[in-house]
Amino acid sequence: MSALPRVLPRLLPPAAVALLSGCNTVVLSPQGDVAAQQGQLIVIATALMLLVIVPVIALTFLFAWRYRASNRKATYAPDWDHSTQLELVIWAVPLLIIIALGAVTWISTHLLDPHRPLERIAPGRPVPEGVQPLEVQVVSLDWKWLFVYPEYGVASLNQMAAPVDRPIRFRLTSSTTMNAFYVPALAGMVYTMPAMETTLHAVMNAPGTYKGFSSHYSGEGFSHMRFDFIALDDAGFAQWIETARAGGATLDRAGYLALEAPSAREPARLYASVAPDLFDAVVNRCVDTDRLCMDQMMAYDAMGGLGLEGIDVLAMPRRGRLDAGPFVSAGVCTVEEARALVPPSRPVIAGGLQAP
Ligand SMILES: [Cu+2]
Repeated sequence: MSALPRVLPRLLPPAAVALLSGCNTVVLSPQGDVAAQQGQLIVIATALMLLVIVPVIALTFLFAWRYRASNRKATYAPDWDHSTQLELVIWAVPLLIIIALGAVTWISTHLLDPHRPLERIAPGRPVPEGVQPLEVQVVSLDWKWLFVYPEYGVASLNQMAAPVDRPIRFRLTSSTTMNAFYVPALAGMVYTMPAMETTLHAVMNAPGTYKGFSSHYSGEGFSHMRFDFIALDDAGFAQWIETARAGGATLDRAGYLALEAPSAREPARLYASVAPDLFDAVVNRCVDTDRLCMDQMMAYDAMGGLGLEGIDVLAMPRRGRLDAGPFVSAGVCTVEEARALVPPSRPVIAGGLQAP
């Protein structure tokens, strides 16, 4: 007899430790209220489905054992083919489960819609009167995460902080390829896409440092696209903002364009100031002021283009130079504004596209 069957039981405990230590149950016991509700949904849905799966598997083994060929005491009924009671059970139980699953899914899909502002910060704790969500603008770059805090005028790379129990409103986009923003302890993952903006509302209920990462493959440096989500009390968060301000680093448009170049394993860093409207420029793909912003392009398109006169509006004498200001001769965000431009004889002013 081989030694393997005897050794196997002794190998099992260390194997279990090795396998289970990788099992972090953060998804089922997270510190953020939104993730907690999503975790409960997973448990409820799984339990509802197990109501069918467990009896079916148990009965399969029971039937195989009880009606084996050698068991002469079991009823032998080869011509049996119908039972109304059985049919009722077989149809009614799954139907009830699907109705329950459908109701639970419908309600929670709307309650946990990432676009929906939070109504509570924890079970039985509604958002306090007058508390505004903290806005955090997230940009996924190749291969790092940029966080902008418009309320404080600071930004951070590969690290974000947030006060405990204050709702956070994320606005997310991507510089190039698609990524998925995921802090398992906070909320479910949300995609970031270039030229598009997605939203996520969430709240963290306990201080600590949590893992955040991209859960969607995005290229070579993807596996190092990680950041710390630091949840702090109000004083700690104010301190974090002060630390960022004291650092003195600035993130202007040129700095952002340099940051956009692919790189991996970037150390976390803080910025004391950020170019105004940087996030909107990223979404509209015009951080480089030599490029036409997408919202402006759409405004032109909406009125069927500017015709021959429009060529002057779109003239680009300064390609490649950031300090030369926008090449679009005015802020054009609406059809009326675009119409007013023809003939384009107005002075050059930077509207939605502020020159650095
Ligand atoms: Cu996908």
